[in-house]
Amino acid sequence: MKIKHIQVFVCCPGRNFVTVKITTDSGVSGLGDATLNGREMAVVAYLEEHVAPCLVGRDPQSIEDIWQYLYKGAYWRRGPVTMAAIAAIDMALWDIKGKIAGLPVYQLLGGKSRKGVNLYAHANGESIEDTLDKAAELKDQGFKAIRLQSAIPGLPVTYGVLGDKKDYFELQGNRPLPPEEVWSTQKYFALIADLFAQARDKLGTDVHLLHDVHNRLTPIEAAKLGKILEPFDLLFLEDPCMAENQDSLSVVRTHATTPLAIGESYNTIHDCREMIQNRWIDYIRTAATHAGGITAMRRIADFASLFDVKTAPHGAPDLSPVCFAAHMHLDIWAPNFGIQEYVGEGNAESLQIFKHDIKVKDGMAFVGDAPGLGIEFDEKAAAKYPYNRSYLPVSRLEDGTVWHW
Ligand code: EZ4
Ligand code: CO
Repeated sequence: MKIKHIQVFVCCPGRNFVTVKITTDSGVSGLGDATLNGREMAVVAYLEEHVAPCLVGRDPQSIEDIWQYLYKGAYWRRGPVTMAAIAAIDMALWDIKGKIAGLPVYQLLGGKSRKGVNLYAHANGESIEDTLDKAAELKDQGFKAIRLQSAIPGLPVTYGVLGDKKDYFELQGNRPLPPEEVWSTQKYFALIADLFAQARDKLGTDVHLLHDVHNRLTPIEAAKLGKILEPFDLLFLEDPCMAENQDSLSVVRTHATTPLAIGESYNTIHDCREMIQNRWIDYIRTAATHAGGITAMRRIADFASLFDVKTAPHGAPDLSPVCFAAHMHLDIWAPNFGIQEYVGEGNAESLQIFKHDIKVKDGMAFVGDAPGLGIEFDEKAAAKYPYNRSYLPVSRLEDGTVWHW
């Protein structure tokens, strides 16, 4: 069997998604997600110009060899563009292998370790009250873990809160230049303990609570936050500080027992190796699309398991349903799986393009038994929603200094 051709599709059903389709000479095809939010076309060029020509004619069943060929063979290793391209090829090859074997990908990984995949949902509100009303609704729907984000009084827009009141999936549909947001650590600290104190009063103790700081704090501020939130027993605190220096997390660790989660923007196992082996984190949040595909995620999960670190893959709306499908197979298999981020099944346009057999009930996802990844891509439907240049926001402090978004 040989790889016959590789196609790259970009569509925008609210969010831009880059989808790779590998077709073999036997007619079997596979899908991969190569979406890098705000830098989509760089990955498209990398795939079309530099990757696809090298793979045509190769055996699609040699997943490991192709991964190593693209990673070691390029000389230029790592980085988000390279790793998103490798990831998409890798996912598509796992999809093909499953279809050839007549088995879902989780069976190829070693089979199910659990009945279903625990999810955490998002409650984002314009005030503490609004956030907690939304959280109560999610709890009623059966979610057992909920991320709380609330608008910060005195700031025009807050991370995670939909200031323009649009549907989450359409939030970045049309941002031809990066929007700018204002951040104040002081105003954030004036709100955050109240959010979680009131959450425990209203929601009780039989629900897991989570929170995403989105890299806004310095290590010692993050340590202070971890300590303040200890009484409210979070499942985890996500991205408490930007950890380009991995030992930033050791500062947080020294002062707080609030569990820590990080990794959604990491590209390789090397980006998180020190924080895992030093037990500075509790959950590793790498995504199949951004960390090199299923092959790389399996390696990270196994490495993390040696140090009691669980997996909690990123599940933002800018990862395509193809990535979500890949995560389902990894989550149901990984012996050290923790929890999966979940923002809903997508808008109507996206559901026209991506068809899958994942079912969500009572805060848990159930992966189907279709061979491969169990996801289909409708090229005609995708063509109705062409690429739309769009960016993630940029953050500034109140004095105008560029800050971490
Ligand atoms: O940073 O969607 O957990 N989710 C998040 C999101 C992501 C953006 C970019 O992928 O933190 O806001
Ligand atoms: Co996050």
